[in-house]
Amino acid sequence: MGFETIRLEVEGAVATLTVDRPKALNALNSKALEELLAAVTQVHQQSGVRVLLVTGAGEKAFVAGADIAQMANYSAEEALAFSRAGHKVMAALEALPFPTIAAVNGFALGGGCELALACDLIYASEKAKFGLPEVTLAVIPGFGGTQRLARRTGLSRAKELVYTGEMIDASKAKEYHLVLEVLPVDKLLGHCREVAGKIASRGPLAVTKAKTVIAQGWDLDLAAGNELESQAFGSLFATADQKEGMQAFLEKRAAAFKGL
Ligand code: DAK
Repeated sequence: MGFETIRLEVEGAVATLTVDRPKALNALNSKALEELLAAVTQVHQQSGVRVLLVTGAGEKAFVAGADIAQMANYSAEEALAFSRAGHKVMAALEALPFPTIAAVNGFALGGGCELALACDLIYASEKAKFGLPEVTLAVIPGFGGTQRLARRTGLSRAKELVYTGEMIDASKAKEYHLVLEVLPVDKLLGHCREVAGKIASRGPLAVTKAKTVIAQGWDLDLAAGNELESQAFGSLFATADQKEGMQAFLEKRAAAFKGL
């Protein structure tokens, strides 16, 4: 499928989604949201993809936010529809049956920070900057930032970042548990691809179950979450990959998983 505002490349088991509007620092307009949703839906349906990387084109930005030029004259109804379109993209990313990795190569502000937050793992380059500056525009985050940031940083930091609209650099983002690792600019994508390759080499059904149980368990009490884990653990013993994985261990050889 041809896209105008994004690029989607699939190499082996790893798909890479690049937001590609560098002249607007990859800001998300309606077209970009529409295309992001289409691309995420496409990789969801594509067999063989086991990890999705999300990044931004150019040297400066991951995604500098929702497109302010487009939003500036929105009515309340139009803004609500735009917010819902953004939420749909983030929910589709979270619903992918395999892990997603944000490779944050520059500004990740507003909708861009929210896009990263909707990914499972976030790695950043030394040049990355994070923030939810919406209050500086007299609005609030509209693509899930008020909800997802606190789940990474804890409530106090999330409140601080949302109320002040201040930007933080990558090392502070790591200190706040928003980012896992900070890499030199030229090492970021390589590192993310290495992590993606590792994940892709593991039992795919197990990775999917792990993602599901972690996500669903987050909203449950501990006992209910543990029960979810037991059910998933049990169900994996009905798969050929479990037999292969354990047999390979006992035979001291590499496992060949088939996703069955
Ligand atoms: N939207 C549109 N264009 C943007 C943009 C953005 N978010 N960010 C940058 N650009 C454009 C600039 O206008 C400029 O375009 P030209 O003038 O060259 O045509 C070009 O990208 C380069 O930007 P700068 O010249 O400003 O570059 P600098 O290096 O000087 O500054 C910057 C980089 C990232 C610090 C600066 O561009 C900046 O502050 N950008 C805005 C960042 C921001 O505020 N992001 C949050 C956007 S608000 C909601 C729904 C959605 C949302 C909220 C509520 N509801 C329905 C409730 C979402 C909100 C957001 O994401």
